Amino acid sequence: MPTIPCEPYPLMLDPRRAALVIIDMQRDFLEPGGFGAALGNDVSLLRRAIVPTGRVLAAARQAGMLVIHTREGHRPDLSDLPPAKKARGKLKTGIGDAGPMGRILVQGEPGHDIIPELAPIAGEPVVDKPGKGAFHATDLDAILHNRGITQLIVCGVTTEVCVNTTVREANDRGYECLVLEDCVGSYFPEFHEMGLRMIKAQGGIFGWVGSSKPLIEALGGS
Ligand code: TIU
Repeated sequence: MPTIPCEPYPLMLDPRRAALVIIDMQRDFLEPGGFGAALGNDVSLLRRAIVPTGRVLAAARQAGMLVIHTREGHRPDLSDLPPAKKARGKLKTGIGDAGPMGRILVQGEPGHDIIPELAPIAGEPVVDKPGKGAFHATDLDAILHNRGITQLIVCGVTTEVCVNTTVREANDRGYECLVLEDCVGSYFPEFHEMGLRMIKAQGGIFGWVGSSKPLIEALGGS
């Protein structure tokens, strides 16, 4: 079993029991005119994660590892959208409203799609999630359990929101999480840094933080 150098200490990775989970790399968060921009953010800040995540994705596929993609969004009738989430931010154009990439954060709309650079391929489960955490109101735990997965390699956006929420949910369910610092991104550099520090502090209270290169090498990629 490869040992991955990371913090707070090296992680013994079992690729047969590990899954790559790519959180919400959707046009709505990474491209202008989507939900991220509607919240007032500079969406270009998230793009740093695309190339390294693509390399990890290629290595995971090559190694035969389970790859799971998640997407934050809601049913077209918005029946799974909590009124409190809809109201949050008092946005002029918010969830469910029309934007340049279709209705914001609504399933089936162009903005809800995963960016083309990281598009899922056949056999890779795509988990649609109405909340920030990927376990809340989804079948992610069942998918992982049924495949015997105990370790998660986590990439995606944003570091302190959906990545952190998902890692906390996973940790409480007994999964070991390794977050790759160059494969996650935030609209706020200081939240990115603190989001990662919160995970690995106190002996790895929520999990491990590493980078893509040693993981790719351990998987036999380049
Ligand atoms: N996927 C995710 O992180 N959803 C968010 O709403 N993130 C923000 O940082 N707003």
